[in-house]
Amino acid sequence: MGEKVGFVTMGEVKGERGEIPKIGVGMLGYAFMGKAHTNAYKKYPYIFWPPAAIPRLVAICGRNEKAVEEARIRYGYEKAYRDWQEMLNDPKVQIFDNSGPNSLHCEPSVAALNMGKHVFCEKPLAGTVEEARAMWEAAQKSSAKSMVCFNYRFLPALRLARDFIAEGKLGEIYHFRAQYLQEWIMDPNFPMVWRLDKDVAGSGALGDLGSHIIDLARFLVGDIATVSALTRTFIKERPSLEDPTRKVPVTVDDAFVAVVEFSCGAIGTLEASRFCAGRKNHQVIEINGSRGSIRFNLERLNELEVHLVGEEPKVFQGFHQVMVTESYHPFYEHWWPHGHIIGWEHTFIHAISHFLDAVVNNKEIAPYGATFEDGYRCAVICDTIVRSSLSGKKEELRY
Ligand code: SOE
Repeated sequence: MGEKVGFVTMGEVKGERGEIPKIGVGMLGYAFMGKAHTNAYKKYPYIFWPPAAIPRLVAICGRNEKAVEEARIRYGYEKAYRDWQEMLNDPKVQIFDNSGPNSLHCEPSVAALNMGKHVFCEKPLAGTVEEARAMWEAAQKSSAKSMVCFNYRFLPALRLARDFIAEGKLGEIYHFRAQYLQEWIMDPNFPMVWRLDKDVAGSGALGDLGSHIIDLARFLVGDIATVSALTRTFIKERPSLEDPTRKVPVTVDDAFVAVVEFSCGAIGTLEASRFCAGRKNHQVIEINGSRGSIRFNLERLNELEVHLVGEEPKVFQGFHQVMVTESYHPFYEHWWPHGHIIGWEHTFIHAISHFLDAVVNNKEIAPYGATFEDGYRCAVICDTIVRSSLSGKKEELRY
């Protein structure tokens, strides 16, 4: 585990144990996900009290010296690095949090795992299947823990849905249908950011949004056996970031649709797009089984709509809305009295609590957390969707 980075003495506080260990975090990246993960490391210990460990913000790393120094001060990291290998060599770094762009997921994470450092890596696992496989192989060889931040697995409503399904409350699953719709790049003058560059992102809406609903399909229903899919790029060139007067080609998909067959016999539809005017972060999932259905909407994330067959038909027609905010609902005991709802940021706190508990108490990441194998299987499904879109045929999954 590297150099001990200190303890909080619990002497003055009644607790089952004398001390709570601190654990050193080295963060790669300081933009959207670096901010969301740092927010979670800082809130985790006092929300999940007593925590498995208290994260110590040892270091943050980024290429731009001015930007990473500002992030160090803003977020409260002790040191700033511009070279990720140098940061990994810091003995105080025990957890490597990879919140960098997709093209930077593989090499640093494999290096960290080979050094025995635990890795928490943003989704998608990598920009290519080959890199995702290399990360999975490194995880298998390493004694350290590794987890992919598919944070929507840690929504109370979707954890409840998974438990419902696992307990057979929906019966045999017939359908899984998911959409993940946004609108943020419909303007042709929106520049070529990294999420639109295949060399950095690997794919567009497919890997960015599609990976979430593909992972949730596997988490809630099970593995996918075949896909028949289409991808589209609606705007083919955009202003370059460096020189807005120059147009550069868009090399990723703007949207995809897929029809899938699950290994368990269920069938499904998956759709992700960044060209849906009016849709902000619109992820909706509906699952239909022999004994009932559930429906979830990320923009109303504290609620789960449920219909159970055979309930009092005079009263329970259609779906009824469950507020997933009772103390007995997943994660909610750590938060507020019922009805006082939580938000998107809290999924990262739940995910990090799961990861740190696994690291400190040597617990399994699966089934609730996404392993690097889950990340690799998701990458293969994304790759098969592209293959089907090119072949025009139904393609079987080959892991
Ligand atoms: C942008 O599409 C994005 O930030 C994704 O990258 C995240 O994974 C998703 O949670 C919200 O939208």
